[in-house]
Amino acid sequence: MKNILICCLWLFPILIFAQPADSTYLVNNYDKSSHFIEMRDGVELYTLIYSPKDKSKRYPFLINRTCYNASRSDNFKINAPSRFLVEDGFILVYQDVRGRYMSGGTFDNMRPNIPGNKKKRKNETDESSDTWDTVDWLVKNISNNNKKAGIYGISYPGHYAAMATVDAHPALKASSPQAPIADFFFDDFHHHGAFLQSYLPAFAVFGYQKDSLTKEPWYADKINRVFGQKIADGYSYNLELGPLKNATEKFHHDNFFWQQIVEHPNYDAFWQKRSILPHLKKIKPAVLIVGGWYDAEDLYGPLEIYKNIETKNRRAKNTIVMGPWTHGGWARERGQQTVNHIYYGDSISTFFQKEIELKFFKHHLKGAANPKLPEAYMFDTGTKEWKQFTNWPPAEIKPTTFYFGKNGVLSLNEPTDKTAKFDYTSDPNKPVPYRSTTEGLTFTPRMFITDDQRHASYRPDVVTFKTEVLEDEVTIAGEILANLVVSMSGTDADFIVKLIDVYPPDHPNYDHNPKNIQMGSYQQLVRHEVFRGRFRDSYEFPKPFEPNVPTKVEVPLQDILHTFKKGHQIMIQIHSTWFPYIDRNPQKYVPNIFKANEEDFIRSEIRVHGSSSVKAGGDLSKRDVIRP
Ligand code: PG9
Repeated sequence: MKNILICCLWLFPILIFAQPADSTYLVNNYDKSSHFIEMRDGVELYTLIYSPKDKSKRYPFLINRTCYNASRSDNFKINAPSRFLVEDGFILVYQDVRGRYMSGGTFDNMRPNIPGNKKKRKNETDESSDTWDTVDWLVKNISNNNKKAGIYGISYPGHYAAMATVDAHPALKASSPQAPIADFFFDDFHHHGAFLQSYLPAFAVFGYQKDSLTKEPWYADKINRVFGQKIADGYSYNLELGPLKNATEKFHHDNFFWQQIVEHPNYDAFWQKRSILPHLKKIKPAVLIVGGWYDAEDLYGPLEIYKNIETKNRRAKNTIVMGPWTHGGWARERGQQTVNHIYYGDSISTFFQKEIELKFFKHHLKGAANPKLPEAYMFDTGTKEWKQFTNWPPAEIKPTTFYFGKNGVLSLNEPTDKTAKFDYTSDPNKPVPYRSTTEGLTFTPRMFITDDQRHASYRPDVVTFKTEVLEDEVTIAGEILANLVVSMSGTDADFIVKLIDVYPPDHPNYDHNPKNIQMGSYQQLVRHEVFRGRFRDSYEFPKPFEPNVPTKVEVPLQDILHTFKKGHQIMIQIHSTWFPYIDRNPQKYVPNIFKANEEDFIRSEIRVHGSSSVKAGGDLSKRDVIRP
């Protein structure tokens, strides 16, 4: 029981609690049935179906495909759609994807999509063909359906909802991929090639095949290898763990996903064929992409899936909604919307569920009035209000360029003298903490995302630039690109770039502030990114740095919509360790950091050159090149 309890508590971060419909409403209005739906290759997928009792009408399907146990959707406490959707009446479908829980077959993380029309293929399957076969069976076998289907999901289920739009069944009219994973080399486990060491405990969920049909997590004991310890200080624990090869020996020696990650440290064919982005062509269903500006797990996914559908399908019905939420936050309503203690407004999730999501599905699946959603429905995390855009990133917005001046001045004016140098000693044995406070082991790191950055500002291995106090507000809408020029005494390095909103010294505290955090002079993290320098010219073919040779490193940070208010200051921080959020770069080039030895980790004298700059806002991506 203890194991299961730990596992269930531990799984909480994955399983997004929707605003549950009233349980008596469900019992009084829905009938439940379970089915094994046969795929084209004979594998059967376990599918739970809840059909409205009122048989006087025909209903569309609303499907959720999950690797997190369809059976836990019982009574809708987990992975449920919003109560507005439940009460409006849909045939609700929950399915274990191939190889998970009660479904047959073998699990594959981010199963590669097999391009091309799948209706003719008998034994080549992927998530797209499994969804095609599922929709086809539902339409033909479940009574009272109106021959239309929609699909939604958050996180991994969001990935499956996006994959459903590829070579979609003609009855699939709408998909809402929410915090969808696009590519594990840029979402979740890695950011631009750097590994998220803070995900170490998560591997157990995805790295063991089950040997029978089950409604219980077969990997529970493996979770406890890491989580079974009472670790209050994840920083010290991970530092004492030493090189990642110790994690292999200590926790994951029998984990197939960990072994794949270790054997594929570069963006090789293993990762490339698991990205959904190249397949987002000829998309026919309407798409509603949803994400959270403070989603520490999948921010690349919603933004890149939206952008790729836009650029590959000029006439797509494709909308993006980005709100002040952490991972899956739009599925939870707590009245006051806060991230940590930063307050954004009231009932923001309810607004989304009722005015955006419900109206999207009712229009496309039930023929209800067109809600005329904007192309991009984006929440400004500075003014704390919704804004609508006709395109995203807003190409019409000229980017703001920030330059690094002497004495740490962040300037909007290009310096004539670009010979300034900003030096720091990066020591992998004394890495920059990613939290302002002590944090235990996490399933995934979350609360750092709006953390105070003063603990980093004070460190000599963090280079900090700050504008004068703003006399007018500055709104940044769109992408951010740090064009760094760096040199180092070592032969490899990571670069963490942070954009920070510095509050005035007399800023009042927020009302909903149980930890009584003082907001005067608070340095709130707005956006961050890490780039493993070896991948500066190619994600597939990394290369070392020449010691002490000035070298360009471009660090793309994910999009923002944030107004820096009058009286605030804009800050940029640059450093080379961020632990244990990110694994430590030895700073001496080794072919595979997952196999590095203790003696490979060296201090490095790193220099950021004054010719560096940061562009922020607008559309900065090189759309014409194949995205990573
Ligand atoms: N994208 C989330 C995740 C995947 C893998 C490991 C940890 C988190 C999620 O599906 O919840």
